[in-house]
Amino acid sequence: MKSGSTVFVAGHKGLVGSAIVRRLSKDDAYRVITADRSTLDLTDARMVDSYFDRQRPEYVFLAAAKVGGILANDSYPGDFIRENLSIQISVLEAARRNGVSKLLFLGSSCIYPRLAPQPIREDALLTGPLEATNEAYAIAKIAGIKMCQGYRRQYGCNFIAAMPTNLYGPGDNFDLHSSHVLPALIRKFHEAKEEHRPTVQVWGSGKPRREFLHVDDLADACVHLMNVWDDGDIVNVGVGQDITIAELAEMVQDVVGYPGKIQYDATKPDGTPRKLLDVSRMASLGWQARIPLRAGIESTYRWFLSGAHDRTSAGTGVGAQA
Ligand code: GFB
Repeated sequence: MKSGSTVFVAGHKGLVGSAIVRRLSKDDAYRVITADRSTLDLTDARMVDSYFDRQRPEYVFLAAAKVGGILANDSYPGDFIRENLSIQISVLEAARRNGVSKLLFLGSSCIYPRLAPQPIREDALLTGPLEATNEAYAIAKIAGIKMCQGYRRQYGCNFIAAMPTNLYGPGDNFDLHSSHVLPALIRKFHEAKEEHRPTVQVWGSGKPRREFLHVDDLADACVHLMNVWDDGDIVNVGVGQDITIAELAEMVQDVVGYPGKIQYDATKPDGTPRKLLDVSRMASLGWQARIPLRAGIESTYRWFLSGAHDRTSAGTGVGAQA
């Protein structure tokens, strides 16, 4: 990205967008622009086009999305597919029409087949059936990838796409109905400790394996890709290691200092058994994750304790990508 250029971060109030803004602000080299939901509805193609026409961004990070954990995805598939497709069509088309130099689209590791060989390589895309609990979200994200690739081939747009693994960090959504597992566990163990409750419920069997990437690492990876990657092939962004949900629960319990017991709630879904990303493409581009999981959980817990989560709008709304 050229120094002094105008960079639009779509979804700047969400987990990913806010981390990208933090990362870009460190360099002090860019004119970073953002727009609140009250002034710019990203699902409204005309509004978005006129915003691009007025602001003339040269680089765009598309971090706006409707996101949520396993239960939210499973309960509201219609909202997840509609809102994500609408945002993607509005922003990608506005970027094309207004001659944006480069755009980075954020996908998700759930785009890969449910039973893809592990660790999952980028070429596993569209080789098998998807995980049912997040199929609608995954289809929307796959459509976004195909739109970036199609616009590159047909119109010569320099649109690239990164596929992050499960994310966490400051700016996360801690609402127990719509959040992902890591913030949910922080909240559950914290509240159980405060209220001296004897047990904490962890959904599913505890056996699924997940990989967790701190969002500040992801933001750094996105800026790196903006600077070095000019290809239509998607790029995985992860840490290269995963753990079981049971191991995660014990780690969070330890960080929070909760003395009680864990109970597994078999009425809740496990989701995909494993989704560990193959990160060799990213490594070959000279990037790797730096924040160890335990240190990341500790700092996220401190952020939660500061009460900042009550003041952010991260969640299942448009504008928060995780
Ligand atoms: O993070 P999570 O909601 O999403 O759940 P996915 C991961 C695992 O943690 C599942 C278990 O096996 C859950 O059953 N889990 C245990 C919990 N306790 C809890 C809890 O209190 N809350 C939650 N939320 N989970 C999502 C997709 O899948 O991952 C999205 O639905 C997206 O589309 C996202 O791709 C990254 O990893 O299963």
